[in-house]
Amino acid sequence: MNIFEELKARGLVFQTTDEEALVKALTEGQVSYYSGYDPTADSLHLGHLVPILVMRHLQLAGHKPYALVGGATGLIGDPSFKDAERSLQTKDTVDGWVSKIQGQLSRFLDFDKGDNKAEMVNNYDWFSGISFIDFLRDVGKYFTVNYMMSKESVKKRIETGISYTEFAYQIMQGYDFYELNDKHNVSLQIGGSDQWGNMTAGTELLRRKADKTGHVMTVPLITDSTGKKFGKSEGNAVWLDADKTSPYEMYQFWLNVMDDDAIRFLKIFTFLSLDEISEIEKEFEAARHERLAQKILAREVVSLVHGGDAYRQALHITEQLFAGNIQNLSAKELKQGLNNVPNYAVQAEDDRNLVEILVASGVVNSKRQAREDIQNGAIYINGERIQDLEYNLTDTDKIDNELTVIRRGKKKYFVLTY
Ligand code: 383
Repeated sequence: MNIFEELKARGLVFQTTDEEALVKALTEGQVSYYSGYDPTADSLHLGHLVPILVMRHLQLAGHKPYALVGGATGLIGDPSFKDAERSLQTKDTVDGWVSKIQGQLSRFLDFDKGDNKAEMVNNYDWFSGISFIDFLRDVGKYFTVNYMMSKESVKKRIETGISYTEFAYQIMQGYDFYELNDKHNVSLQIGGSDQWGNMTAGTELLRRKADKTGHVMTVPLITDSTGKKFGKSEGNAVWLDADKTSPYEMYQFWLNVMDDDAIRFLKIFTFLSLDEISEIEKEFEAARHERLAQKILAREVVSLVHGGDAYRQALHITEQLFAGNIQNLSAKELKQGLNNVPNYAVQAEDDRNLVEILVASGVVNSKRQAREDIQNGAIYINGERIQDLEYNLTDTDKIDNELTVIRRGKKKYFVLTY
């Protein structure tokens, strides 16, 4: 299988400008390619992962990647399929986000070795030196307003309103492709299907200004088997920054993927070979309830994004929490694992009697309920059942001097902090 067939078989190809010519280029020699990421936040999220992984696949196949972070385009705002105008960020803010995103991208590609080592580029480096007059004369002239308005990605906004600033965005991205082709012989741009309009503005400019052919390849927008857009956990983005979404949380996200999606996601999100995946599929189909596919998916993606140590810690937290072995976890691990459970900050004046604390922290609604639960053996402190109504919390109940974990019944967790 050549690399294009491989990407296709994995479900990573949505659309290309000219498949035959692209396959020819990819099989005949080394292709330099790029994909762009705008600094619109301080971190990338799972929605960015698919094109990043395609970049990695292509590099592993010997092609040369250019990872572009849009220090200039991030100052403008991509209107593609966006309902409303973006608010402008300050240059300082955008600069900070550029470095963070560069740091994240650098984990997925090899910037060190070989004749196809990855390059990091920032379009601010060329846009900051182009004058408005030159840009309008040397670039703007190649685009008709009709052509620009006909793009699916801006159609809706043409009706509801779009600033000249955002309208110009597609020409900027188009110029990036031209610039990278001119300076580095980049002939392929990769992006999500939402980027088709911006990317073909680039091939258009290449053709008209340089009489050259560029290729565009889009990756599909990933949905789950119910048709829902993928990548959110309880409505929130799953970030690649461990401080915004902990490795444990990301691990849980993959572990909870629906059975019908698990094998398809292994092909899309991991670097396991298709043969390995079909072996996994056989085992998985024989006993879906064991969630083998999800466990491998979670292992592979968390290891790829956060490294092996973070994966092993996430697994450890999962296993110990499942078994109720709170004592085996550090405060740091518990903070990851119990990030979403109710938290109560114990006040200096709070009575430390267990009945009182259960009420004050909202574990139960009344002292009567608290006594009943304690006597019934439904209350656990740091994993240990407490049935003593006179129990007082002391420093020995603080894990790493930071927190106490209360469990009510089988699964309801609460965290006390001090
Ligand atoms: C800027 C300058 C270029 C080429 C690309 C860009 C960024 C592009 C964009 N992309 C999205 C982003 O930055 O806005 N105009 O958040 C997302 N991408 C990738 C992929 C995706 C797209 O970074 O579909 C999801 O991740 O293309 O929405 O010269």
